[in-house]
Formats: sequence, C-alpha cells, structure tokens
Amino acid sequence: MNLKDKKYLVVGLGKTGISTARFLLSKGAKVVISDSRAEFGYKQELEEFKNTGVMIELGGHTDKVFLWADTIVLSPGVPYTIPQVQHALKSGIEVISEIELASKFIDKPIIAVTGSNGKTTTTTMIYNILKSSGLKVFLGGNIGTPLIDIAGSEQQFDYILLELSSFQLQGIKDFKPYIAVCLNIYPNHLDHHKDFSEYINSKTKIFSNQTTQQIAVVNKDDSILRDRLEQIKAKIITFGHDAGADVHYQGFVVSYEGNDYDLSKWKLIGKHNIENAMASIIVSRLVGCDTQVIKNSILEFNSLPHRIEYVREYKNARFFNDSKSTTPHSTLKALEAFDPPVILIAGGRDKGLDYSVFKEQVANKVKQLILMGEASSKIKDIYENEVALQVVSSLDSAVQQAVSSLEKGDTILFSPACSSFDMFNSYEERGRKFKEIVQCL
Ligand code: UMA
Repeated sequence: MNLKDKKYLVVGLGKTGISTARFLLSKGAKVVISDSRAEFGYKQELEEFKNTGVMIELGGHTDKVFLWADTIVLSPGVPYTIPQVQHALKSGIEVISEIELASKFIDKPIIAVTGSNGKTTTTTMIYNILKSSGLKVFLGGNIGTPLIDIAGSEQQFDYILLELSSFQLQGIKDFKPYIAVCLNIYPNHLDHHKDFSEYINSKTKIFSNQTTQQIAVVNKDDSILRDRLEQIKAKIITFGHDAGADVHYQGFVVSYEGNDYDLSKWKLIGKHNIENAMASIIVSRLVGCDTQVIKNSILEFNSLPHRIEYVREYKNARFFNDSKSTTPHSTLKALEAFDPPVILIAGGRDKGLDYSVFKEQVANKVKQLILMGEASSKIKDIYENEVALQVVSSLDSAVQQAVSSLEKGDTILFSPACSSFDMFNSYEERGRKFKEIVQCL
C-alpha cells in the first residue's frame, strides 16, 4: 500500500497517535495532528513533529482540519460521536483505527483477543504459553504497545498477539485476524459509545472479515455471543460450562480434544478465570503447543495486579485488591469467586452502568457494603435496604471502616465497579493505594 502524499489526519496525540504519525511520516504521507488538549506530557514528541513541519492543532478539533484529510486515524480514546468525526463521515472521509492501518502492513498471522472482561489476563496467559513453547510472539494492542510500532518489520515474529478494545475494533474495515477470540460482552464504555448496541457491534466486528480459512473462538455461555454465532463465517470453536461446547469444564477440570487440564491447583480465583484458561488452551492448541507445556504454563500463571489480587491476611481475614473492576459486571465476577462473608468496598466515578447486576451476590454473600466516590449515592439507592451499608469519603476511611467490623474468616474485597478518575489518575494508582493502606494495618 503506497501512502506517499496521501493526506492523513491523526486524532489524539497519546501513545497511539505518536506511533501512527511517525509511521505515516516514514511512508511519505502528509500528516496533520489534532488533539483536544492544549497542554500535555509528550513535549519531546511534539517538538519532533513540529521540527518535521507537521501541522499540529491543539486545544480542540476543527472541521477545517478534519475535512482536509483523505483518511482520519482516530486514537482509541477519541469517540466517533464528536461532531468533527460525524461531519467527516458525512463528507465520505475514511475514518479508521490504528489497528486497521497497521494490519495492512502485517503479513504474519494475527491472534486477536477481545471481550468486556478478562482480555489482559487471557492475552497474557496465551503469550506465556506460546513463549514457553519456543514461539516468537509480539504482544501489543490495548495491553500497551501499539500494533503500528511493528508494521512492516514484524518478520522476526511467528505470531502477532493483540488485546483489542471496542474502541480499536470500531475503526476496522478489512482487519482479519487468523484467530479471533471474544471472551464475553457486558455493558461498558457507554460514556464513549453511542449505546450498548454500538458497543456490541464494535466487539463482534473482530469476526466480521473472517472466512472459513480463519478461526473464531467464542464463549458459548455468553448469551449475546451465542445469539450471533450464525453470523460468524469463520470456523467456530466454542468454550463453555456444558459438554455442548467444544471445550468445557467440570469443577476445575477443563476438557478439550480428549485431554484434561486439571486447574484445581492453580493460583487464580473464579469461574471467569476458567473461561480465560479455556480460551487460552484453544488458541495454544491451534498454533500447535504441546498439551504438557500448556498445563505447566497455566498452573504457573499468577493473577495480574489489581485483578482479584490477594494482598494479605489480617486478624484472620483476607484482603483482595480488584481495582481493575471498573464495571458492575466485573464486581459480579469477583463476588462469584468468593464464599461469604464478604465486606465489599465499591464506588468511584459512575460510567452510567447498572449496579443492580450484583444484587443477588450481595444478598447471598455480602455482610457489609462500604461505598466511596461520586457513584456512592447511586449505588446506595439500590442497596440501602438490602445490606449494612456505610458511605465514606476516602479509601483510607473505607479500609478503616472494614477493619472496625472485621471477624475471623471474612473476605474484604475492594472491587469498585466504577472508574477511578474521581479520586485517582488510574485504576492502577487506586489499587496501589489500597494495597499500601492494607499493608500498613
Ligand atoms: N483526545 C482527543 N480528542 C478526544 C479525546 C481524546 O484529542 O475527543 C486525545 C487526548 O487529549 C490524548 C489522546 O487523545 O492526548 C489520548 O489518546 P488515547 O486515549 O487513545 O490514548 P493512547 O495513549 O493512544 O492509548 C491507547 C489506549 N487508550 C484508550 O483506549 C483510552 C490504551 O488502552 C492502549 O494501551 C494504547 O492506545 C496502545 O494501544 C488503555 C485503556 O484504558 C490501557 N483502554 C481501555 C480499557 O482497557 O478499558 C479501552
């Protein structure tokens, strides 16, 4: 694909925008950059682009710049709903994601993983198994490194393994992974997408260009995915709880192609992690990994930070950090993983999602609900007559409140169900703070 003198607008100058602009300039394209922020961290990169004569629009987006382009590459965090993108689309200008552009320059087989929950765990698990099998694998996408960083120079790898978000998938046109995995679909990012249906369509786009030559790995227990199986043209391999799925499990034993994978001694918690393991087993077998290597690698896998992460025992009670839970469905999955009694600490910035999804788990397992952050009153309205509940003003106070009513055998679960941005810069910072407070008890 020849990009020489083609007019590209790169929207958003974060990790993705910087790598995309560099790639386009290396291919001789004409590049303009637009970012809604006036002030931001990437000062050196800004200078680099200014020195190559790139026009940079900062502090807002204008139609003039958007309508100039032949193609617009939107960074994942930039919603399609902003007026300039809508005007460009109406004028017939192509709007794509960096994944779409990069994939046109990649020949090696791509394994792409999406889902509302478990993407990073599953992608990392697959990566570990493939690496243990001696394969050379590029790991990137939503997990951290933009795909475009290796576009055209990926020959050193056997496989390209990507974690993909709905934002990245929304902007694909021809992207066709050799193996596409969708773990599950729950409401999320409704502050970014027009509605839930747009979110579902973006997620399931991962299968849209596949043919019988490619493979789709799908969670059969997910009703949204099950309803869409007929639309998938790829060879489908399903995983799920019942024997009706190609890969299924009973207790902690996963069965696939006549082999059993006993997970009873592994370090992860929760049914959702068994689903992540099933998807990882399918992908690893498809690329030829040995079953024993898969078993060893899965048993060695530790939970990733901030995902139902064990912190410590204090006064015979166990503390878990699940700060990565930014949706009610993630908190539901975390609660499913524990036996009662649980003291749940939740709350943060509301993303417009429905907190009643974990009502049954609260009724059966939670002895105390401690709420903090902007969403407290919304969550309180649902739970105040259901469970002992306190609203506190900080994470410190939340932990103190939990400690004051601790009893032997309790589980203290910090699983916010909300984003962190009301009180912290990221879920990682929030989780680190929680662990710090708990370690100091
Ligand atoms: N911006 C605009 N206009 C807007 C909105 C944002 O110009 O309307 C600008 C911001 O001012 C900022 C830039 O866009 O300067 C940031 O772009 P970005 O948010 O896309 O951030 P990147 O640094 O490019 O990171 C992105 C992903 N970010 C998001 O999806 C929000 C990273 O995923 C990903 O690791 C990275 O690309 C490399 O592929 C992060 C994430 O939070 C981890 N993902 C979400 C999640 O996991 O829930 C989907």
